[in-house]
Amino acid sequence: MGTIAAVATPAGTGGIGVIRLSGEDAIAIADGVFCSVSGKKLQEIPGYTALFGTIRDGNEILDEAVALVFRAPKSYTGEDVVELSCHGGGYVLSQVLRLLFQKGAEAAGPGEFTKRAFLNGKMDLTKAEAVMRIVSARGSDALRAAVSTLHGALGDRIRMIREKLITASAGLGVWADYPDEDVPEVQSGELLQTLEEAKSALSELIRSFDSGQAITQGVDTVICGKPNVGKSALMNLLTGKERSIVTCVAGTTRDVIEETVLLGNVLLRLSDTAGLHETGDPVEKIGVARAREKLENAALIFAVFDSSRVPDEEDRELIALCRGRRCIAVLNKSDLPPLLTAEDLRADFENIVEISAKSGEGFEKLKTETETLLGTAGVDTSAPMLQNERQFACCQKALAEITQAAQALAGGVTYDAVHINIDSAIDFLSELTGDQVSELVVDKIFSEFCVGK
Ligand SMILES: Nc1nc2c(ncn2[C@@H]2O[C@H](COP(=O)(O)OP(=O)(O)OP(=O)(O)O)[C@@H](O)[C@H]2O)c(=O)[nH]1
Ligand SMILES: [Mg+2]
Repeated sequence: MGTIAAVATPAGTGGIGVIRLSGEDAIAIADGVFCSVSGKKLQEIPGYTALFGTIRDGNEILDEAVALVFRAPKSYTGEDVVELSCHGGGYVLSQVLRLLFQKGAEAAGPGEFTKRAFLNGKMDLTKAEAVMRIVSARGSDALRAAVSTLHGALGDRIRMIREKLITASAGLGVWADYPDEDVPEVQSGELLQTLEEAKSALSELIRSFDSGQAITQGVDTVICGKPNVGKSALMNLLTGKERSIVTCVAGTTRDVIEETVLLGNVLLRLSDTAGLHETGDPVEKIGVARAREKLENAALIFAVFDSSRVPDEEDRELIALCRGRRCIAVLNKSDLPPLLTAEDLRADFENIVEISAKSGEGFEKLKTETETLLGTAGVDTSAPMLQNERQFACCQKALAEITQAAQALAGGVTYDAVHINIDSAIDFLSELTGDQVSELVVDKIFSEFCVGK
């Protein structure tokens, strides 16, 4: 593997911009552009130490910088690493990077630093994927969950389950290889218990996946209802700013307005939509069609009603559209005398919140109701948590194999069949942690990272 370089800090101007180099020649290449004030070379200093100096292209000084040296294997990637802390301007960083490329560094691909850390055994896949989650975390629970995964909560749990399965598989292997020898009889009761334990541990992870995703990845949430009920006012209450236009004119919102907000510990990817109704206006018509599409695809619906008005056909239509969906009925305008109450909606909605988008009354209730509905209330962020669809799929496949093995065992099927199922489950768990994973999968995972990470 060659030596790679990339800007590790985000684009834009800032006090400091860091360029990271990793690979066999990282220190030599950095020495080719960096002149320390003390006259020392980076080659001469031990790991975890830094030198101050200038970055030079021949005689021309490009910038002043601090060069920090990490020596293999004690670095993020497990290779020699140099971090050049330059001044944080896009142009100066691009010039320094270009110089490093001239001296032999290659441009790092997306996530290539973390990929090397994984390939060099510095972290398993669950930890590498946690790095991405830390970078993208939008709330404290999301961050805590990601940090806990980075510290190994998920990887350790998976390995614990796998170890027990490996022990069981080894027992079956001995039995299969030496059926005539004097090996201890396979204890099917014990084996069944191991399988049941693995089943419940995996089921627990699978069960908590959705709530974990609601915290870390967010939930597509649509705000919908007939015109003028206060959808945009609710949008603005949730975002804490005048994101949508609010007027007393029915049909104010025509396009989909999107914003991501944290409500309690749930990340909501909100869409405020045009009021659902029949209209001859061609522009509004398109808006209503978009609203319906959002409604169809949303994972959570805030169905807004105007409690100060007698419900009509359009409200009933919304009720029908929400049937069987994950939904909270939002009874808005609670500051006005009520003509539509929670009682009236009880038959159609399990979750009803009375609110005044105008005064903010009921906001707390909407927050707790949302957390409860999504199962995130009081979530333990230090518990092992599946982070993405890949991990979820591995877990599900492993569970299916173990379930099949347990059934076969209980049904008196030969141990051979049970053995095959257990080994497949082990493979899926190894894929989850990355102990046994194809290059293709690894490339795909890291391609979703940003450059410099
Ligand atoms: N009294 C009272 N008025 C409200 C409340 N929420 C919204 N309104 C008013 O209701 C009217 C409509 O509000 P919007 O938020 O624009 O309603 P909308 O559902 O987005 O309407 P469209 O975009 O036209 O579909 C405005 O005059 C708001 O000021 C509330 O909680 N109490
Ligand atoms: Mg609106």
